[in-house]
Amino acid sequence: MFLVALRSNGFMFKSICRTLMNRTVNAALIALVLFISGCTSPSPPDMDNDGVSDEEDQDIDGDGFNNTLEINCNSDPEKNTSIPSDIDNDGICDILDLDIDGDGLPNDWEEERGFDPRDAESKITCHGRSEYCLRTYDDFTFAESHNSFSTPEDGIIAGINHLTGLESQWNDGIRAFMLDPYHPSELQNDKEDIVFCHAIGVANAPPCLFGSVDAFSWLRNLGSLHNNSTGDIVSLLIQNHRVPGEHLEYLFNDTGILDRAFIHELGTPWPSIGDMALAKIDVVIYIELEYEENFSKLLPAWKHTWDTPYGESEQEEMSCNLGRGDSAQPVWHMNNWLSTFGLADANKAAQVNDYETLLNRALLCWEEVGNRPTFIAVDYWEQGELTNVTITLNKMEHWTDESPLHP
Ligand SMILES: [Ca+2]
Ligand SMILES: [Ca+2]
Ligand SMILES: [Ca+2]
Ligand SMILES: [Ca+2]
Repeated sequence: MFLVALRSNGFMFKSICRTLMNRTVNAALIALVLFISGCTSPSPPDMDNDGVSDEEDQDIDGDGFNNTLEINCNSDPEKNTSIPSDIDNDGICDILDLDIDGDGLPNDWEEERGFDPRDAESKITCHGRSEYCLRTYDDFTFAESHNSFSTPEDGIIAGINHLTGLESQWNDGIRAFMLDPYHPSELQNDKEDIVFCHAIGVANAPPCLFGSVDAFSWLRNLGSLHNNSTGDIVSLLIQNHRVPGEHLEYLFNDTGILDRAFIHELGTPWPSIGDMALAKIDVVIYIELEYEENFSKLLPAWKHTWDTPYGESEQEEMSCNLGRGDSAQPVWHMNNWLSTFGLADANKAAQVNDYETLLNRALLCWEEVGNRPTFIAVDYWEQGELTNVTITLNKMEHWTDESPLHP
C-alpha cells in the first residue's frame, strides 16, 4: 500500500515539473514575440515626464506655457527656464501687449511722447486717470460752476450762487468756471480795475452792488491750483459784455493764463487731453461776446460751443435743446440750474443736483444730442453730487454703457 502511494507521488512530481518547464518556455516565447513586435521598446520622448509624449504635449517643457504661445512670445518651448516676459502680469506677453507696463497708456503713445512703455511709473495721468489722457477734450465731462466767484467766501453778500469759493470747488473736482468781468464803475475803468461780479439786472444800476471779487487774484489762485495738479484741463466761460478785448487779454496775460490758452480752429478736431496737458496748453477760454478785433485765444463761445437753456423755474422745464450757439459743435454745456425771480435757489439746486436726477438728465441729453455733455454747470455745487456724476459719466464710453457704481 505504501509503495503504491510512493510510485504514484513520484509520477505527480514529474508531471508538475514538466508543466512548469512548459510555462517557462511559453513565457520566454511571449517575451520574444513582444520584443520583436516592438511592444517593449523604450518610452517615446517626454521632456517634462508628465506622461504625455512630446509629440502630443501642448506644453513640451512643462513650464505652464503653451508651445505656440511660447513661439509667439519669443520664449523657448523646449526649455522650462525660458518663459514669456509679461511685465504687467496681465496674461498677455510683452511682445503681444499693446500696453506692456499696464499703466493705461499704449506703447506707441508713450514712445511718441518720451515716456517709457516698459515702466509703469513713467506715465501721465489726466483728471486722475491715465486713460483720460487719451480722450479728446470734447469726449470728457467737466464739472462747471455758474458764477463761480459769487460766494460769501469771496465777500459777495447777496445774490450768491454758491456757498464756497474757488479752492473748495477745485478740491472737489470742478474744472470749468463761468466768470463775469466788469469795471466796477465809470471812474474805475482801466484794464487793471477788472473785477468779477454780477449785474443786478436793473438799467443804469452799477453792476457790483452786492460786492465784487478781484479778478486778478482770483485767476492767480486758479493758476496756482492748476500748477499743483497734473494733466488737468481748465475751461473758462467769460460773460464779457462790458469789458474791451484789450482789457480782458491784459487780465489773462497778467495772471499767466493767456500763455497756456488753447487756440481752437473752427472745424478742426479737438486734441487729446494728454497732449494739451503735456504742451502746457491746458486752458480753454470762451467769451460770450465776440470782439471786432481778433483775439485768437479768446474763443467766441457760441461759435465753438453751444448750451442748453438755463435758469428755468421748474425742473420739468429743463431740456436738452439748443439755447445759444452752434449745435453742430461737439463741445456743449448742459446748464443745470433753476432760478427763483432770477436768483440762484439752494433748495432747487438740491433737487436738480441730486445724484440720480442729474445723472439721468445727463444720460438722457447724451442720448438725445449724440455726444456727452462737455460741461455740466450748476448753482450751489455743494448741494447734490455734481462731481460724483461727472466721475460716473467719465467712466462710461457711451450712454448705453452700464453705469458704474456710485462713486
Ligand atoms: Ca519654455
Ligand atoms: Ca502683459
Ligand atoms: Ca503703457
Ligand atoms: Ca509707462
